[in-house]
Amino acid sequence: MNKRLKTLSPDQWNLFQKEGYIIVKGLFSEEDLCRIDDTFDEISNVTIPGYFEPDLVTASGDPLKRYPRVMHPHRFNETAKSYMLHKPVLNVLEDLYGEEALAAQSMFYYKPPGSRGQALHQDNFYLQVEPGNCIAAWTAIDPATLENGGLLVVPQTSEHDIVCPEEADSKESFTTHYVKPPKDAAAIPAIMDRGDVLFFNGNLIHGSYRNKTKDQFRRAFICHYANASATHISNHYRPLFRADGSVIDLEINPDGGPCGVEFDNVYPH
Ligand SMILES: O=C(O)CCC(=O)C(=O)O
Repeated sequence: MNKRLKTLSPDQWNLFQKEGYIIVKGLFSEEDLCRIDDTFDEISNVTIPGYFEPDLVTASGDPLKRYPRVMHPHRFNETAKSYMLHKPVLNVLEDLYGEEALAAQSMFYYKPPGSRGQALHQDNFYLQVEPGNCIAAWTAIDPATLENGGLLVVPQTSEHDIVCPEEADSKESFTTHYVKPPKDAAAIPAIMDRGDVLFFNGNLIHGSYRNKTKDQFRRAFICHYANASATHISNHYRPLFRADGSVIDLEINPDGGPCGVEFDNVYPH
């Protein structure tokens, strides 16, 4: 048992060890969330080559063409960078790691009504953090429900080996990889309120179903971190950032890739 907890209660810490994930309520205030709303509303109407390339012209078809995920917004937007380094999130990560966290990636998913989900997968297949592991902080910008395609987790898979993915169903998933849950395990929805953060490590099997609603976006701000003692990470996630915003570089782990590859691979990095 970790004796030097800063933020989490011993029960929360134990739950993370047992189930492989934890939801921490209300880590983002309404003021923070409004700043995030404004930032990504603005980004949604422009093209940022390599990071966000929406089809702003064609009105019909796949809703993800109009609202693809934003990759690495911290690399071109200071508000995104500041929230990737949000102190309440870093404090939880420090409790979970037992050491400081380094920020490796940010993303923003609009997940508009009707859009496909992301098939079950394991993040450290892509990030390749070593020694140690990545941890995701998945922040609900809208309430996350089963209907709007909130995140699914397969409890107690955080110790499961990283496995070679199968091909996902392109009708239901916008990314190509699928990791089958182990026998007797099933994906369950992580039901969250706006401002709650779900933490899980890079081995936990997780993903999401389609947004079945007709009128609700399911927005999420998603960041991935590495433990400060890690020495290697996949090239796609470099450079990393310390809590004070300074840059730190790790050695390249050659086997990683972007976190889930789109069927129409519009993001080559
Ligand atoms: O938010 C989602 O729908 C999926 C996100 C995810 O699985 C990830 O960021 O690894």
